Amino acid sequence: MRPPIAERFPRPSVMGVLNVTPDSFSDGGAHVQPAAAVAAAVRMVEDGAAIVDVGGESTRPGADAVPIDEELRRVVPVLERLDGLPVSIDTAKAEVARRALELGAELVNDVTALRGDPATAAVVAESGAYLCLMHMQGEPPTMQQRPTYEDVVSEVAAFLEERLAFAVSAGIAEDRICVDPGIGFGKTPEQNFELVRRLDVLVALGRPVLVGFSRKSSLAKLLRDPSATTGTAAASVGVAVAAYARGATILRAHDVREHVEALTAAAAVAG
Ligand code: HH2
Repeated sequence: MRPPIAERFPRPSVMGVLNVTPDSFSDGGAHVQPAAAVAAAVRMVEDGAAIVDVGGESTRPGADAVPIDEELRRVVPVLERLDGLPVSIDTAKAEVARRALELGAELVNDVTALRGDPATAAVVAESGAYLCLMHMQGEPPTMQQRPTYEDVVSEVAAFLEERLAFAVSAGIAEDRICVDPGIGFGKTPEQNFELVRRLDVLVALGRPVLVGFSRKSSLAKLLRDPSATTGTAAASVGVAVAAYARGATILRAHDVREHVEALTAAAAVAG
């Protein structure tokens, strides 16, 4: 029996990003060979990642959906070789989640918050795995075209509260679940920064909050090139520390060592 997610991931914990895809927005193509993926995962854990998030489908704006066979073909050889390392699976497909859990994954990171595949909730419930429920407005192919909210923070909070109730009603213990505002998933840069500024509203849901701002284009737009799609490591670390100071528990990041060092220092200040 696993401990509650809040014990497994003390504040702050870093989730390393390992995209086994040809087209992810910042590390696409870097880890398509299993050996390269394994080496990257080992390095992330050595650098202090609490868990490595393996994904076989890009969810960047405009990304095309990946068929299930292709997603399995990408992630299974990597998961088989990561035996013993702490791993989560970034998928919206029940069958991919089920295979990953069989191969030792301990957390299902579902960017659709159990809306993408009706079978995922049962897979998570039966396995006792941890679960991340993330907010997204729209779908990746079109979600950045016209994000609209009256109040982005209260709407994201209401969505996460509803998905949390759904997950619990499907038999997933509440103490296994964390929630995520879904930075960049149907949101403008201003809305992304506001979600971090007012993170206390999401923290008040009573579940650990995961924030994934790493390298996202809002950071690039803020700093330099409005057409750039990838933010810098330094800007990512800055937002992660700000999110941690506002109550975030898990920070999802590509540049693990930089995040671990900065968050360790921020935690020392927090006491
Ligand atoms: N962001 C991405 C993918 N999965 N999962 C959670 N819980 N939160 C996030 O913010 C999040 C996520 C997008 O980033 P990345 O994995 O680097 O890119 P891509 O989707 O292009 O593979």
